[in-house]
Amino acid sequence: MPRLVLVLGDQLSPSVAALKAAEKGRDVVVMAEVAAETDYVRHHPKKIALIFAAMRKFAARLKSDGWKVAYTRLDDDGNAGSIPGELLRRAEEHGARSVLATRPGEWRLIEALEDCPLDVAMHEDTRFIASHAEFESWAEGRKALRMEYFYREMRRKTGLLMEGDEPAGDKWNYDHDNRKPAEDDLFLPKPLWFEPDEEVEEVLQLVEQRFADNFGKLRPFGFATTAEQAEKVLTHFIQTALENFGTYQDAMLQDQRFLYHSLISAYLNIGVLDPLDVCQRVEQAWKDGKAPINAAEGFIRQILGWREYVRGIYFHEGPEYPSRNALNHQRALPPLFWGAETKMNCLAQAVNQTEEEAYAHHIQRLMITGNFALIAQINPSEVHEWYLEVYFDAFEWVEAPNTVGMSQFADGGVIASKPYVSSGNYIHKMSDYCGSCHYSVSKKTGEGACPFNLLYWHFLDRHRDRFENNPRMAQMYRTWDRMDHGKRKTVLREAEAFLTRMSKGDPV
Ligand code: FAD
Ligand code: DLZ
Ligand code: SF4
Repeated sequence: MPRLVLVLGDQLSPSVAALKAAEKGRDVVVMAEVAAETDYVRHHPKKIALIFAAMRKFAARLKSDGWKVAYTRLDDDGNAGSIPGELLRRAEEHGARSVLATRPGEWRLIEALEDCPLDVAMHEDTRFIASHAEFESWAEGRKALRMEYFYREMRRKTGLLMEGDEPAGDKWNYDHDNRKPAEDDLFLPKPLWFEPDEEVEEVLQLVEQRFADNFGKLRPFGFATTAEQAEKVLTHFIQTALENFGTYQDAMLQDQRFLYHSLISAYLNIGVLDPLDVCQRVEQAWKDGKAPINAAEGFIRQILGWREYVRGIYFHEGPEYPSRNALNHQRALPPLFWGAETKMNCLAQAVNQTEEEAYAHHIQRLMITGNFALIAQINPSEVHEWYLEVYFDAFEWVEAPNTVGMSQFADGGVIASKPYVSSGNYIHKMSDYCGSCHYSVSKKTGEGACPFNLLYWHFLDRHRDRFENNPRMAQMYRTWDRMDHGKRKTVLREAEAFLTRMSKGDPV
């Protein structure tokens, strides 16, 4: 009797656990484009197109490798509309009763598979460097689960950038060298672009018809949709951008959306690139003298450290993690996040870029949109849903810890030891956004004062009880306390007025 082998849209690796456990001649691979997955949030059209195109090409590859594949397109007659529904339909068609699955990256889908009346064997997803068991044993008994210590364990485990038991160059972390703002006359590499072939074009037309109302521009579409193309993106990054990745990692430039970033997150997350392989390629570039240590270490830390760590946290903390709201923020997400007019140039740039590219780099996500949502005290569930919808790489296991934890401090400090908040100063230092803004970054109060300057203090003041004894925030409170009493009152009053205008829907 054949078994069904479930391959989800973010499990597109030939070595994925369910395929490894299956027998080619006997079992039937099930892949399905279904409404339950396209509609649980209103994904950016580019993200849906990327996933469908990559799924179709991966199915074709499996077939040419000799697998039997039952592939359902979104507009096929009889599409059951959900993953369990499709499994039941295929089970009847092929006379199967059991399913080999790889554990999904989202509690919602894990629960749906657990409730499926077929006999579903869920195999651990082995495409990560740390297994769940390893993360749990690292986490056990620790008071604080800080990324930096987990990352060192991963360096030791893999031997990446290690010289014996010591870190290469004698330092674990080169972040200190990685905070330079970018000047716009730097040589900036262009990301690789793939003209849609016939198959991709067919997907684009389907997405155009079905998801026309979702936020985001579908065209032009130039993402990689196969492992071979993703590999080219990685090689291109290593050859043209890695060298400067560390130095300008936190920089933002209005007319340069990608700077020295790799744009490989979505390819890692859907499985067409392998994280350990990527880290080894980058380590090799450093060994070959093609990239300095601050770049190689900075880059490897993002994947070996942050990416593995946030996955560990997502599963460690459990299914209710995405709905946490430790700071009790209740304000609705304002329309400017959906492209409505705003006079804040930094936000306008970040949102516009997100709409067009389904991409923004880490500091734009953390210190522009995330920072604003936090200091404007927006409900973190709404912020979470926004990030899950709008980015090409957004899957809950990686998005929720970054948004709910790192960016919104809604987990009460599981991930971050202090909230990532800043006034306009930081944005001014790291970007060229302020020069063409309606507001003045140097104005703290009064007509035209930068809203980040007002909301930053307003946030700190509101959460004084929680944060004033945090040693990493003591300096901020001292600065606030030294401010003239009358000025503090003005800041708080103007911040309130700004938030009221924003909530009323006035363009701010
Ligand atoms: P690069 O800057 O070139 O970094 C290299 C790789 O490191 C990335 O491709 C990614 O795989 C990994 N990486 C870097 N930072 C992180 C991180 N904090 N967590 C996990 N992996 C990381 N990343 C996602 O993959 N999916 C998400 O849904 C997502 N949501 C985010 C939401 C918020 C609020 C924030 C602050 C960050 C989020 N990130 C997310 C992390 C990070 O912003 C993206 O991974 C990165 O911007 C992707 O672009 P890149 O490939 O050019 O990355
Ligand atoms: C994100 C996504 C979308 C938009 N569509 C599909 C789909 O039609 N079929 C599928 O198998 N997977 C899809 N995915 C990816 C899943 O939502 C993803 O596997 C879960 O969120 C777990 O990470
Ligand atoms: Fe953003 Fe303030 Fe700078 Fe305007 S002045 S771009 S609102 S930080």
